[in-house]
Amino acid sequence: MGLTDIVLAQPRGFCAGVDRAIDIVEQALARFGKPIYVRHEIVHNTYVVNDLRTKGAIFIEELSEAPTGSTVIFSAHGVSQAVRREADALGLRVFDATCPLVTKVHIEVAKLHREGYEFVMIGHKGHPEVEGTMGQLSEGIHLVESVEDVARIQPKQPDHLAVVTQTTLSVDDAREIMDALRARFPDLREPKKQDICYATQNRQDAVKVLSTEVDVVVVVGSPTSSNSNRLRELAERRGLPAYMVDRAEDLRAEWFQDRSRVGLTAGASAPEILVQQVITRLRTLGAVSLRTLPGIEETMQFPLPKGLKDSPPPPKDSHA
Ligand code: 0CM
Ligand code: SF4
Repeated sequence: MGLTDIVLAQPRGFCAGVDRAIDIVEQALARFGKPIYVRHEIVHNTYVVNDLRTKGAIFIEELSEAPTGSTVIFSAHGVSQAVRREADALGLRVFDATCPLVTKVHIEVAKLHREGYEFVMIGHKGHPEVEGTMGQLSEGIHLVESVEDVARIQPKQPDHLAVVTQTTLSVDDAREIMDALRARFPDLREPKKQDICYATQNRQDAVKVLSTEVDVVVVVGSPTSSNSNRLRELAERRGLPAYMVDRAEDLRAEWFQDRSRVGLTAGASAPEILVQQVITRLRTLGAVSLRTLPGIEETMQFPLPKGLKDSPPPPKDSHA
């Protein structure tokens, strides 16, 4: 028995925050010309980053790598207050591609800090979004990555504690950690609506449905992408072999040897062109039918920042 069916998850791929972040780099290039400096990968995807690089973006990790007066874009994952101050001090022109749903968390941290709260953040250590959100304050945010961590933290004000999370967590893991936090800190202040974003929630829900229909799962996404990793992990936890690929060439024939139905999805930072290339390759491995599961239709859109919104359209030959 070999591969016959491809089943596509819906929704999958780009979210509104990723669309906007890429648009900001493209609009900045069209308006100010190259180079445009981008602090950190604009989104965690190799194809997207390489494509923007060929169009004139220069990706940096440290702002000091950008010459004074140059234009710098902050990535979708957000930055700390220290990074904002550094950009000011270096005289850089900044456009902020932080996803508005990450900014919402930053604003919540600032507001509750003024009300005297201490914080717990649920997230993955070292991830740029976690560094950005924790860096909204100089101190007073305790990171928890697991249920075990909940017992380890020692807040100074256990009865005046608020929780925020990374936007791209596993919904199921976050729920368990949240339950442990509630049990230890009964007065815990929680966000009105969870910080995990709509795109993360929808893509994970779609993989749960997908997992009941297939016998192997492929996720298109780059290794650095938290939300893409969570999709692969989810399918695996549902008992399926699950693989993440950065590009079609990463697919291996042996993954499908005794499998007839492959489920395919893509992280929020993975472009549809890669999904289509994966489909083409799966066809060469034997797949003959393709269908898309019903799922939520996403309509979320975020406006561009001031100063790019009214950008003139790029000249006709700029995308040649
Ligand atoms: O946060 P994550 O690693 O999933 O980022 P990404 O660039 O893969 O996806 C979009 C976002 C954000 C914030
Ligand atoms: Fe924004 Fe969610 Fe997309 Fe991240 S995954 S850019 S938080 S919409």
